[in-house]
Amino acid sequence: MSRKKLQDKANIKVLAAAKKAGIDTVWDRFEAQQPQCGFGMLGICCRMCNMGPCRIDPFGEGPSKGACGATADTIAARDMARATAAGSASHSDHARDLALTLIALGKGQTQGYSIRDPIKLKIIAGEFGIDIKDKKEIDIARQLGEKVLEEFGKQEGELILTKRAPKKQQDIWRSMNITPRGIDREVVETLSRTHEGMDQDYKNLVQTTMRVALADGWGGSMIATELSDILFGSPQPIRARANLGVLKEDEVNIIIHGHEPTLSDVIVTAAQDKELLELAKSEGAKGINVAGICCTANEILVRRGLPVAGNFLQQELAILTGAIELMVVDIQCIMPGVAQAAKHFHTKVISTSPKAAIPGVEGIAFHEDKALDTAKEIIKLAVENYKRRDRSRVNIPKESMELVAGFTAENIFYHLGGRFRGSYKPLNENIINGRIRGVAGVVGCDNPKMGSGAYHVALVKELIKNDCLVVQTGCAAIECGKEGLLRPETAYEMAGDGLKEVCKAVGIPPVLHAGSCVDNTRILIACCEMVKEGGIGTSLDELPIAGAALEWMAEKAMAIGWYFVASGALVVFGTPMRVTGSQALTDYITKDLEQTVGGKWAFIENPIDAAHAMLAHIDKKRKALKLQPMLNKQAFPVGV
Ligand code: SF4
Ligand code: MSK
Repeated sequence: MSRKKLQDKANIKVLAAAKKAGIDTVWDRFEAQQPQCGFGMLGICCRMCNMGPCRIDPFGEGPSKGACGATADTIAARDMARATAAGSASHSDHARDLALTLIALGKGQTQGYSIRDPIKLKIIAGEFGIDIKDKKEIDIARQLGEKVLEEFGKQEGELILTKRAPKKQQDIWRSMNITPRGIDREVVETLSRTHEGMDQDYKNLVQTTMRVALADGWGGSMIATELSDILFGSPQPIRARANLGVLKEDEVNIIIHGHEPTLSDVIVTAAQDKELLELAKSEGAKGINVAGICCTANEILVRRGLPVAGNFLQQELAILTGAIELMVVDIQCIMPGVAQAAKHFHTKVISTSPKAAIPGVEGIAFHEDKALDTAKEIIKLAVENYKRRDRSRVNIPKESMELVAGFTAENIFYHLGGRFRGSYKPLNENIINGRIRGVAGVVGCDNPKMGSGAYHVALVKELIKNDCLVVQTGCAAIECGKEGLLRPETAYEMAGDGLKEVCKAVGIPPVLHAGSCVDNTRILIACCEMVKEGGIGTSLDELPIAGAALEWMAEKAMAIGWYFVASGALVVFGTPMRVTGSQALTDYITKDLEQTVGGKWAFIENPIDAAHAMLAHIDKKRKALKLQPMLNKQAFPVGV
């Protein structure tokens, strides 16, 4: 599988210069990996013990079992379960750190933090059974942090936030024994069950996969979103710009990259410090420009309108513009290639998490009690590095696009209700009357194996053309932002007539940016609100919805996909998870599972085909609900 042609002009320009200078990037290294290992892609290579590695011959001519007797079904299912557990662990560990920050804030041991959404603090504290009467916010914060931490170590019972799901989902999960008990317990049990000589039944392994994923969706990730809102403020729709063109020729450019808002939020604050701005001026810069990459970008974009320099595949390219003084990274999605690219330029890379050390990169450990001081120290390093920039090598593409981001389950509620009616009613009514076909989540990473971002754009265009409201998160949202799809005008330019009419009446874009990867849980909550509003089903699996992460890359995407499937949704990946070496497992998760959990997987690379599969699924749900025919008769597949 070789890489597809790039479409983003900014990327093309920077890559051309990199090629000339002999600097490799993710696309070159991906190309050098071709052909990639077929056994690995099919999920039939096992390294679970030292009798192996073993592999199964997919053509039936060589071994059909590993040394221990494991079949393709066992091997592929174990690998899938482990990867999902890793994804779930990543999101959940991020949530754990936020809980620890909340406790530290409650104890007065932080610098630069406050409770920015006290209303949400009280709502969530109530959900966790905390008596908030006559209590100071700071004490509620500490108690909530401690209560949330219990969710990680719980051994029995059910995760508290699973109660947010419709009753039918909760009943299904209980009947299948997939209701998550404690977040850490589910991760540990999945690792234990996938040890050699343990769980060998692929269906049983799918069960643990779903439970560990649900521990993410209705546990770790959901907690991360809620605590981030409390600490850093609940997003509101906000205008910003995205793509490498947000970098400035005449300012100190700092990139924040990774996932946690904990550090990046204080960096943005510290960049406004008068002394540091003066220092920048004395170094000959007009100012300090902070821009984001990946989900850290999304976290700060939706709350503070931070410019976005790019998504996952653009992390090296930002450095290759020659205009970055400093890139500060925390956790997840930081390619080793970043440090390698930085060696060719004056760019300093600073890693701040002891959990993510990078060879050759300076580490400045970040602690909440000195957050602002640390942020200032990092910015000072950037400012002092400005004079080392080689102006003859600066190559900032001009491309950047305006966008609107920051839609949440709570504020979509408000916007869709229009100015005077804060309710999901207009959304449900417009789905019922056939103006809006349904809602699609288009999320996840960008991947050189697929469209390098372009698949998201093609998919979203096809969905909105056919009257599907699209909700996005992660790097997919950044990609569509760069292509102009997150502007309200997109409704007039590209949406089907029905969706256009609704967007016009309510004043929203047809594509809503809801935040970072952990914020996929905002989509779960919005779906729960749609069920509560009534008229379009009594459970999540009955809703006319579908999801896609065509360019998925991280194990986190598997956890996300699995918690949506286990919650009743169709989820489309562009390339399959590593399961197709087992026909039985593939059939089970792409067909049979729908009978029990209501959701299922599909693997479709072509974005237009993927859109049509999602639309057909949505139409199937519309038909089951006996909703009115679509008003837009031109839409796919006409008149359902
Ligand atoms: Fe081979 Fe079985 Fe060991 Fe896997 S667990 S490496 S299939 S012997
Ligand atoms: S950052 S997980 S590349 S979306 Fe969340 Fe982007 Fe995927 Fe990382």
